[in-house]
Amino acid sequence: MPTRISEDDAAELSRALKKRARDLGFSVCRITTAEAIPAAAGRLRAALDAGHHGDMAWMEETEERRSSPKALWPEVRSVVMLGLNYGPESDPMQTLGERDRATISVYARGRDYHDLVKGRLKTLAAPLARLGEDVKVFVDTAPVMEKPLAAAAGIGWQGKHTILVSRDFGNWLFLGALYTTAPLQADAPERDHCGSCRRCLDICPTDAFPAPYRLDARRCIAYLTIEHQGVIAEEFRKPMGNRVYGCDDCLAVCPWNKFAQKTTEEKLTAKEGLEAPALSDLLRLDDAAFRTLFAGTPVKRTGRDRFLRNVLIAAGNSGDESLVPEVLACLADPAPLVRGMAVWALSQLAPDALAREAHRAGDESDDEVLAEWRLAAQSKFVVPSAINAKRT
Ligand code: B12
Ligand code: SF4
Ligand code: SF4
Repeated sequence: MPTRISEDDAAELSRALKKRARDLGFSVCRITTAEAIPAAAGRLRAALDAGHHGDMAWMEETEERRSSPKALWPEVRSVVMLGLNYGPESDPMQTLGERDRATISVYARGRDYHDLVKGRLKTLAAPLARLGEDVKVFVDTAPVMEKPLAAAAGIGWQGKHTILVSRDFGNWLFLGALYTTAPLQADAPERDHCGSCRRCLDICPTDAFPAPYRLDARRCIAYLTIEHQGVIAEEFRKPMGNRVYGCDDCLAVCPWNKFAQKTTEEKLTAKEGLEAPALSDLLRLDDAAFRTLFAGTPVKRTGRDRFLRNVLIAAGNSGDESLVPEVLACLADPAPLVRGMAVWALSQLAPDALAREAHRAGDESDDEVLAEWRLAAQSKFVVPSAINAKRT
């Protein structure tokens, strides 16, 4: 049986929870109610109707449970929202100009935050459970709308790029949520401080914002490089530049970062070699080397083949002919995704070298790789006989 919690007790318990959250290393902890985001369901539906979620089918499958805390768990009364500062050491856009190197987004350079935040949330929840209250903790992967809940709790506001911005930490907070049956004291929401600014909208390399506060994930480099399983459409390849995992541009240009602070979490700082790894090294990664290099980081989630797909696009954009031998080797890769992007990369970097390999198209059985050979043949050079031989 849960202990009866009076209003005074609720205030005391809320204060104690916040103190415990700070002691555990969370940067911010604020509380809202389970009914706090009435607008979210309609906005989520509108995004799904527009198809903005692309092939993230899980968003649609979990729509009902995602749309409000009570739809996920009818008994929940209070929502405790947590933020963990992952403020970068240096400007995350600095490495975009280093074309022989890769840019990995800030959140993915260190230890996977899911593990870190989830562990701390469980520790934070323990005293509530001891009082007999039920508790559930979430970070990222559950059907929970973390940004609107964090805004309702007053951690910040959803900027025009849709990410939660904080007056104290800028754009660099990971979010986590604790749902509980305990009645806690709710904090006031934060208001929107974007004003007439639109820097995040204007910087986007792939024009992913159909309107302020709306993101078409299908055009976002974070989606294309992390979530999307297949071939990346040609229109996005050049704008991707050297971004091989995620993108920080819309976050990095936000003027509210002037109040941001470097993270004090050792585990969230860049793992050695991940700040700006050389493309030549990444192109040589086999499965085992990929797992070793990215062990414990979010990057491991894409798997080696999708990561290599992204790296080959960066190589194609590099203008660095010294990468040609590594890219040529990828033409014989067992993964069609890798072979296809190797064709594209060579068509950008060294069309003559690709022309000399055109016989490979004759042996190719994968339709998507063949499509890349045809695209290359159309756009530049390549002796097209082997490719034509495959035309039906
Ligand atoms: C799906 C997802 C993605 C998708 C889609 C992103 C998106 N904006 O929806 C992709 C793969 C593209 C993505 C990218 C990134 N993500 Co992400 N992602 C999520 C996830 C799992 C769900 C988000 C969601 O519910 N989207 C559905 C849409 C419909 O909801 P929404 O974004 O809140 O959209 C709102 C607006 O459209 C709004 N709206 C419409 N009109 C109006 C008008 C006004 C006035 C207002 C206020 C709002 C509004 O209504 C919607 C509901 O609130 C969350 C974790 C979680 N469970 O919440 C992490 C999360 C949002 N991601 C996160 C991060 C860090 C990123 C990246 C920065 C990673 C990177 N560096 O590459 C990028 C940023 C790209 C961007 N500009 O959003 C963090 C953000 C932390 C923060 N401070 O907000 C989260 C919260 C994960 C976490 N636990 O920390 N992500
Ligand atoms: S993360 Fe990059 S690609 Fe995605 S919306 Fe922001 S600027 Fe555009
Ligand atoms: S860049 Fe400007 S519009 Fe975008 S979130 Fe920051 S303040 Fe808002």
